[in-house]
Amino acid sequence: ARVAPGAVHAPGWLDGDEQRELLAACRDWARPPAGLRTVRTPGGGTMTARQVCLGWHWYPYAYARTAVDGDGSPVKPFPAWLDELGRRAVADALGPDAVPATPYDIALINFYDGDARMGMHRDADERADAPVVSLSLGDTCVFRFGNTGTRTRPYTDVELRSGDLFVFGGPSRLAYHGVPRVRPGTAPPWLGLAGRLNVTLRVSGLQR
Ligand code: MD5
Ligand code: FE
Repeated sequence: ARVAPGAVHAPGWLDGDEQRELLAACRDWARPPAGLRTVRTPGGGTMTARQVCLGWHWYPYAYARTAVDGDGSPVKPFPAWLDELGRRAVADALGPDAVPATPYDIALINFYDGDARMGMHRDADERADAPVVSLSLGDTCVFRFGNTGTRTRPYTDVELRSGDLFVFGGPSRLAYHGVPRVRPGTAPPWLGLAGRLNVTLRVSGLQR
């Protein structure tokens, strides 16, 4: 379903086996070195969703090659199969013409427990305009899609469930968005995940 120009929600895009495989990979990536960490913002705040990065390490508000705000280890590699997954997602959601010419090279994986949230923000630390691919696993959340020019209302609230794909391209690439709540205990029982996990795939536009 088209939520805004360039913003497409595809419920249940990942089947059960694909969800289990992606979850197993995320559990592996969460392990040290350069594993799951709590992100601290320059203002002294703490993000409630914990994060692990592949390809490039995001910290507020730039990218590095090492976990500069974690254990300092080199960032984990971004596997080729995630680029292939990202390109297939964009082609399905926006059509073949929207698939970026350069490979996906960043994954940011956010782990939300029942109390975790993400405030309204824009993702503007990448140097490329390629669509962002978002994949959700586990508990359902309320995803809040806002506007490009202002952090405030009007919003469109969308429930994101396990297996859902959301692609943010074109004019929606720089829109404000957030996760105002997670619905504990709503994950599919066969997945074996308490909480929510979100994988975003991005093109950095950065030179290694
Ligand atoms: C999440 N993650 O559910 C979301 C999904 C983040 C983040 O927000 O920064 O890690 S990605 C949502 C997204 C990305 C780029 C553009 C827009 C939304 N958008 O225009 O709404 O953990
Ligand atoms: Fe974001």
